[in-house]
Amino acid sequence: MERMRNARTRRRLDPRNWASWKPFGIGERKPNNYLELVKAFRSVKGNRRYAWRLLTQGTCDGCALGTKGMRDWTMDEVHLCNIRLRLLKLNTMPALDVSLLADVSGLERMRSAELRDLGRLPYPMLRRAGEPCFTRIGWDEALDLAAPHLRDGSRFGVYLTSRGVPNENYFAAQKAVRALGSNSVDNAARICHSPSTVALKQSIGAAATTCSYTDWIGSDLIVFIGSNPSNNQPVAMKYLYHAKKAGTKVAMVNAYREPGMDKYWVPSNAESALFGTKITDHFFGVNVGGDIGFLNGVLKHLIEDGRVDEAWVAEHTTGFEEVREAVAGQSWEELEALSGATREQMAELAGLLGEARSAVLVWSMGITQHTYGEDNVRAIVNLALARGFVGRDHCGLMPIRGHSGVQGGAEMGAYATGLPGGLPVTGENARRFADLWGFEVPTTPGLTATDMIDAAHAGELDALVSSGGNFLEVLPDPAYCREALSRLRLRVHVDIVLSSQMLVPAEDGDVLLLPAQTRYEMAGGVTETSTERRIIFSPEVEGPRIGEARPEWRIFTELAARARPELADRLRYSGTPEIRADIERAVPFYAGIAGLSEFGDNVQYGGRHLCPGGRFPTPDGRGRFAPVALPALERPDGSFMVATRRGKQFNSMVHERRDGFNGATREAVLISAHDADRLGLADGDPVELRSVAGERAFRGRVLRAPLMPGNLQIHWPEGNVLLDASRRSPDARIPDYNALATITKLPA
Ligand SMILES: Nc1nc2c(c(=O)[nH]1)N[C@H]1C(S)=C(S)[C@@H](COP(=O)(O)OP(=O)(O)OC[C@H]3O[C@@H](n4cnc5c(=O)[nH]c(N)nc54)[C@H](O)[C@@H]3O)O[C@H]1N2
Ligand SMILES: Nc1nc2c(c(=O)[nH]1)N[C@H]1C(S)=C(S)[C@@H](COP(=O)(O)OP(=O)(O)OC[C@H]3O[C@@H](n4cnc5c(=O)[nH]c(N)nc54)[C@H](O)[C@@H]3O)O[C@H]1N2
Ligand code: SF4
Ligand SMILES: [Mo]
Repeated sequence: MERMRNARTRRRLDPRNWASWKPFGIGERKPNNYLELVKAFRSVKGNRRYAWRLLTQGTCDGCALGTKGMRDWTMDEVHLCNIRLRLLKLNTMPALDVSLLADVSGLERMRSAELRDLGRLPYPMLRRAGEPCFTRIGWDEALDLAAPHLRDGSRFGVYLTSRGVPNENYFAAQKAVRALGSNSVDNAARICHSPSTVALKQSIGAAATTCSYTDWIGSDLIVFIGSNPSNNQPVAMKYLYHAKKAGTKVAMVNAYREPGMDKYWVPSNAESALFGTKITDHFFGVNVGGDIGFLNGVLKHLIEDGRVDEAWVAEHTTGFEEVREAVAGQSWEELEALSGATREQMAELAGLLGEARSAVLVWSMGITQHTYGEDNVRAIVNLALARGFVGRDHCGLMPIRGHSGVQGGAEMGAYATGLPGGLPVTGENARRFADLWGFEVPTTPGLTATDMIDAAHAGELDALVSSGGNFLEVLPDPAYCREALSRLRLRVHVDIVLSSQMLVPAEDGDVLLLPAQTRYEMAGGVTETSTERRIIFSPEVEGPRIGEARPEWRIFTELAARARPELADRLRYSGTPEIRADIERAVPFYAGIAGLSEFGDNVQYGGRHLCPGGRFPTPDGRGRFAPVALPALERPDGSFMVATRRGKQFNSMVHERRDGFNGATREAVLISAHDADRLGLADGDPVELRSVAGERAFRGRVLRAPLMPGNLQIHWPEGNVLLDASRRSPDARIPDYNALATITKLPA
């Protein structure tokens, strides 16, 4: 039905949605997507046939939109973007020459991109304390060296990235860590969507998107809050093209008028490639960190204008009265000061929501990465509940997940505060898994990713096992992270390539590098879970294999089996099918995963909608409103709120110096024309940003951009030097990826 409608709407040309009458948007600033494709495909050295097989037989290991080969479940068209092509190089490159690791001093001077380009890590390598080199060792020696450090559950931590990491690896790793008497296993979901997980679980009883991408197409309204799919989920722009053709209106709540969300040229669609597509119909500028002010203001209008769906609220929710009182007690002046928006703008969005019969509320990192990220999410949930936009077609609450592993990572239990299935770490839940697995499972939460770094810094941790990731580049304050890493007695980096954190010399400890296989190399195939809760099978793809690289599930279970030989038979698996069967037993809502074995196999847990018909998986079956207080407005005179943003990169892996959407180079400091004029700053002027306490500084160059006055944006990882590592949200423990800073012009 959906597909037929999509096909019908696709055929008609609709100039109302065109971005420009100039063919191909000639003269407009925008990325050249065709050149992008050529460049990305050229970067695949050798192995082009293998690259093609990865594209056609594998599930994309980029963002969490999810594919089968180059197809998906939302439209009958090719699904491919430049992010995936850029990642092909990582997946297809040959092994590095390990003699390069004989003297790390040369490598220390290299940028991360250069380190990656050296090639895939083929063998276990060891750097002993005080040595300048890594030496090749055998797997047995490597595992036996690491295992003794993992016997005391209170003295080690395990972190897994989520780029490319499949469910099977997460599940086996967390089980291994728990067998070792610890819950200190965490993954990148912590530093990405953990506030969404906390707030959604409390309010609607489920920690995932309630709807599917297909609900975008034909919805009356989609609201993007702190989210930029044009850069981060490019194929979602094709869904938006179809949505616009079906009459959907798009609203954006953002600190920056993202050019890619204003107008977008979908390269594989003739109409959009030629004339572009106007995406955003209504833009609402807010301060970085000002969303609660704005969203509460919208709710206040909905209430005052009688636009709340009172009948639905009465039948399906609790707590509305408290929320009504809370927003009644917040003055328009406070809401305006915090948000930076006017009450008329709040009324405009309230009007759109009030008139819409259906709406999807989408959010991403602009919402979660604050010390009050959980409250930001609650403010969004309140709006959806007030209008009954949950559990029916074209409606939903949608946190767009980050990389292809963020959703699965937490659901598999590779989470310090959550057991498999997202169950909180309690005595009762731990016992359930102890019975299932046949060993004691610790009953108190473990160290989160950021807490592991604190513990290492304080000398309270002996060992850290890090699968991918790069704390030096994904957490605030790299100097602090470097110190923390250097203090460990053992670091184990399980990775496919070299990264800068591996080269941090240990004060008095060993560093072990263990070569991992990519998801496409693993025998038996693997699964990932996409944003829309689809568990997708990705088969092993025939092609070259790298040296002695192993699947990560095997590395983690083998480490645990050697540290606790008496549990070995309960930890080792014969292959990924056995892990999937174990997942099915541990996580009831992953029912069906054990049967996935061929290309294209998938199961969407919960079906198209969670909370269908407004029945919530909470104890009383109702959705819960939560009053959201206004965070303190901390803006000392002359200071700016600086957010960190993504350019042409995949997380810490930077692909190009210049972002094609806005022309920003890596050192760009985005600033509003209003502030730039006021301070006499021209494009390209060198400037220094200094944290208000004065201890941290970042140097960059001015770039005028349609940003809310009083706010700045810089790229990460470069900008992480400005961030304060001690600022975290209370429950989710996500770092504050923003900073208060002053700006000064430097001599040219
Ligand atoms: N190409 C590419 N794709 C990616 C990634 C990548 O690095 N590169 N990373 C993947 C991952 S892990 C993730 S989590 C997603 C990230 O996807 P996004 O969250 O869309 O990525 P960001 O670039 O961080 O964009 C944050 C947006 O929030 C806005 N913003 C910043 N602060 C605020 C605020 O306080 N309020 C509001 N309302 N808006 C604000 C910014 O202007 C920006 O538009 O993308 C995934 N896909
Ligand atoms: N300032 C700032 N910091 C941020 C953010 C932000 O918006 N601002 N966003 C945060 C978000 S949303 C996220 S999700 C995190 C991302 O944090 P992570 O997921 O921890 O980091 P990545 O950059 O994806 O990790 C890349 C590293 O993983 C390794 N790697 C690559 N492919 C593989 C593989 O297939 N297997 C293995 N084992 N290793 C591999 C490479 O060494 C590479 O250096 O960063 C967070 N950090
Ligand atoms: S949009 Fe996301 S899932 Fe789709 S091809 Fe690009 S990176 Fe992969
Ligand atoms: Mo993320």
